[in-house]
Amino acid sequence: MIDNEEIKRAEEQYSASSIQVLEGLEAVRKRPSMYIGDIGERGLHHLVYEVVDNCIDEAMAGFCSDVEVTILEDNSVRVKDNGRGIPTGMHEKEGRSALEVVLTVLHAGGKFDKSSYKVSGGLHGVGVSCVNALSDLLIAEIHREGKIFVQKYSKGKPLGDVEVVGEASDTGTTITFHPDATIFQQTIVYKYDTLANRLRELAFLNKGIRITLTDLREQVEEFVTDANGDSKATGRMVFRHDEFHSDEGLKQFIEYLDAGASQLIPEPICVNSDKIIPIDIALSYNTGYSEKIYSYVNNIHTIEGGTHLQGFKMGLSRTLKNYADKAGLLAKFKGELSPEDFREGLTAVISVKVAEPQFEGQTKTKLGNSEVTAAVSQATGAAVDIYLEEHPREAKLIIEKIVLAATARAAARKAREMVQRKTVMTGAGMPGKLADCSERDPEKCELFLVEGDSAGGTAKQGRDRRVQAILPLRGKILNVEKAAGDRAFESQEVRNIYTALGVTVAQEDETGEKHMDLSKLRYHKVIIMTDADVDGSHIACLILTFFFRYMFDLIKNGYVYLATPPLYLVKKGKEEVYCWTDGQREEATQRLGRGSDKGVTVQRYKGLGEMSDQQLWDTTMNPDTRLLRQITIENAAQAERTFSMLMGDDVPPRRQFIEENAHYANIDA
Ligand code: 0RA
Repeated sequence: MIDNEEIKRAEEQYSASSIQVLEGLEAVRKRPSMYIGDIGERGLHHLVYEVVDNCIDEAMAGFCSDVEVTILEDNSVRVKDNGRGIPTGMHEKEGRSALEVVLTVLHAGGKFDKSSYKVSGGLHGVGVSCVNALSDLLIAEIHREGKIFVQKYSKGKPLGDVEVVGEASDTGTTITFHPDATIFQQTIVYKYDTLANRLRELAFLNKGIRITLTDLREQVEEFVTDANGDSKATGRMVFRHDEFHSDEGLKQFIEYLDAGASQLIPEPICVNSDKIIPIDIALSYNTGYSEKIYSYVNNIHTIEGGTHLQGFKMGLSRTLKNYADKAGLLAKFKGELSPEDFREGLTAVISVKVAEPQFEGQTKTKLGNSEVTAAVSQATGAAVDIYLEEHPREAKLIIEKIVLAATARAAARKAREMVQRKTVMTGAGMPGKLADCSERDPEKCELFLVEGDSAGGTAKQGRDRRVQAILPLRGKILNVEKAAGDRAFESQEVRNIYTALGVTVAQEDETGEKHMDLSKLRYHKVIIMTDADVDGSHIACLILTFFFRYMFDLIKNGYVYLATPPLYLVKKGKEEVYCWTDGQREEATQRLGRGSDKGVTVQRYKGLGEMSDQQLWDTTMNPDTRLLRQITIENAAQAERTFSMLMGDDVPPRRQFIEENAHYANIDA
């Protein structure tokens, strides 16, 4: 309830705002990370999402069907929609155009009346004004009331008044902005795939909207496939372009996520409710064993879950259990069902809209609103119950799978206890492949997870034995998708990892959150060291996915790192320079060659195994000179999503990925 006092206060604040406005946008420029999260690549892309979110709001209000995003040649981005157009008339309280208010007042967002139920809005929900503040040029073009209006800004300040530049027969808003390189010092280069993945996700989350992405920068040469299946260049240059559109929303999102996995039930189960809050859920079971749940609040991916996820898990387990009991499907089952058993092979997307979301957790992407739990639990329960009643055959398949999961889990637990008992009795236990360090204080100890036995050998030679331990790994075995329930952890390679670490995988508490006991963790730096090539990144991605799914707390506590081996060695006589980028390589070649590249050799490192132990130490392992990249929750989530969503390719991505993994299998076999 809003009382009169509150309205009055708000009005007073509004009229004083001509001064506050400037302060507002200057504050954004002074501390941009406070408003958009960071000023690296993430923040840069966030600018686009912030503008697009406004178009989505307009679409959700029923006034917009198309959004076109274009990356221009100078890394400007143009976002065009066919909504009503931002109003350009005088804003009475402000004494200037409404357009100017939207573009210069923090949180003005778009809608002025409080009653409008604005639930979209980016992670930081700061609005277009923030984008304006952080752009060295922003052009707003509005088609409205038969006219074309234009206004330009730089760093949040208008360069002139709103001008009428022509006549319009349509309506809509086009915002074109160029990110300010003095703010985004690291990079202003947009990544097509990053934008594509987010826009695809938005199209699934907001069914009916058509979103296009076009890249006018790099021109890619067109390839065609001939009758023999060979790819041939046509000599034609093409722009990258994608169109994202989903008529069925989350149902199709699930089909996209699970493309290639064989399904246990023919169609995803859908949950739709508007009773307490808008709830939109789709779920399906495949014949695999891993659990994939993506949750969203107001279109924001909630990496750390929260009350909506909790409600979903509760509602799902409760309903399945009740049904199984009632249908007598558990009559022969003597064991116990644990919460995870209900989610083996489950793929689900949960999307809720919350008017005043409270975000918690390290990444501020964990929903805290307690009232959401019951709402989602009830909605899920009701819809799943109806589904089970109407689909007895599918219901039976699902319950059988759950029972199988429980049985496998119990067997695995027994086997693990046996191993543990043996380990305690014999005192042995550390994996044979582990070259441990001598130090025992975990804070000082580092564990290198190294791709391949050969690189592992080099690392063992090159390391500081006192504090650095080495565990060689084979990439393929980490494919935990392939094994049932806890049996995933019975693979030798995976067991080596957690035995060396001294911990077990996370256990679920009563709210469905997973926690680990880290008190026995033997190393406070877990460093993934793979080749600096595509295969190496894939293996790093696999390991990160494993940690993300089963040892999340390691990442959350900042214990996981990536090593960064160099790409080149530039040499002339006795002078040697390691290089990590092409820029460094060129610079080093020029410097050593004193202006010419005569007598300079450039060695491209193909893998860790090509380096000597001394070189590996110098470049990648020596704490005084190496570059470690600490893995954040967002990084790991991204790796997991890359793995699961197999993003951004026209080629059937799942198959490509499987082929790549089969490739590892062949190397190792
Ligand atoms: C304020 C009021 C109205 C629409 C918008 C803003 C609006 C903002 C953006 C940002 C990007 N695209 C947008 N489209 C619309 C309502 C206008 C009316 O009542 O006619």
